[in-house]
Amino acid sequence: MTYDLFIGDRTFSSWSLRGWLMLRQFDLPHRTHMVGLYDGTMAQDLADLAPARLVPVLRDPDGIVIFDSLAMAETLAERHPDFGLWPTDPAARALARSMTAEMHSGFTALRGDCAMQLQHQWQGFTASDAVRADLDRIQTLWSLARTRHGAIGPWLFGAYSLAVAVYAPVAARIAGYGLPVDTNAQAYVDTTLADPVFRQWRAMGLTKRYDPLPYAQPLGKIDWPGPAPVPARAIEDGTPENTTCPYSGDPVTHLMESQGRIFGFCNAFCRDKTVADPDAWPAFTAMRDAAS
Ligand SMILES: N[C@@H](CCC(=O)N[C@@H](CS)C(=O)NCC(=O)O)C(=O)O
Repeated sequence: MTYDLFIGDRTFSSWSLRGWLMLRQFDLPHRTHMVGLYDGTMAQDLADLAPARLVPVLRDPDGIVIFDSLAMAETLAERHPDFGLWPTDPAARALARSMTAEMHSGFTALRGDCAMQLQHQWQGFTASDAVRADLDRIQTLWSLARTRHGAIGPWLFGAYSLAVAVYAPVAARIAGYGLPVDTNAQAYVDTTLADPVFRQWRAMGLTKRYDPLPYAQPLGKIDWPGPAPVPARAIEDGTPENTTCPYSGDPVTHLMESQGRIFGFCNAFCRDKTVADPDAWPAFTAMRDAAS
């Protein structure tokens, strides 16, 4: 039982992030396939998935294609009723569904003016009145979810839910543009940025470089405001502490240096995603910390 998920560039595709979180956060088995959002191959990459024309796209184990994130959410919830994709409490579930639907159809100013990007924080971005109005509404909704239903955990409805996945790119936009929000909303943004699963997505996105940068702003940049990664870099030569890749168990071919130690991986992508944020990867940290 494995789903196929088709996504766009991780650094920029907010809907792809939502789709991936819906699977990854609930441990639903899936293979991820990249679609060339900026490479001119999108139509060709989606040709077998007609009538899909945007990402994400989900293909279920029977070959059924679901080509919209809200449809994905409801389909996954229906197929996996015991996995807690929606909150179990009816009032919480109704609010979670309403908030999810409002995100899907609304917040056009925020989405239009602040395209998601996970590389850095733009400095000196001025939010328009329309963006501020979207932020006010988002803070009202987040606060309702947290105060009414958030007691059992850090997420909007306590435990992770589909609504949390859907609002993760909103937290990323607040972070990426340094948007003005109150302390509760900022704390929620920080929770999102510190989530290891979100960090893994971001680290995988950072393996790809862009020139020109999509959605560039005429502004300065400062470091991404999430947890600072421990320093690491790709290297060509050296003797790694491990002979097999911590992810696949295959022989080491690509090297990384971090804090004076050398580690190996079985391909460039796995090396580079680890370089981007070593502590985001439990299979790597378990190996690193066991050996230290
Ligand atoms: N309503 C769709 C929106 C999907 C969407 O807009 N995806 C963007 C990437 S984040 C896309 O495919 N853009 C390509 C294009 O517009 O050509 C959903 O919820 O899945």
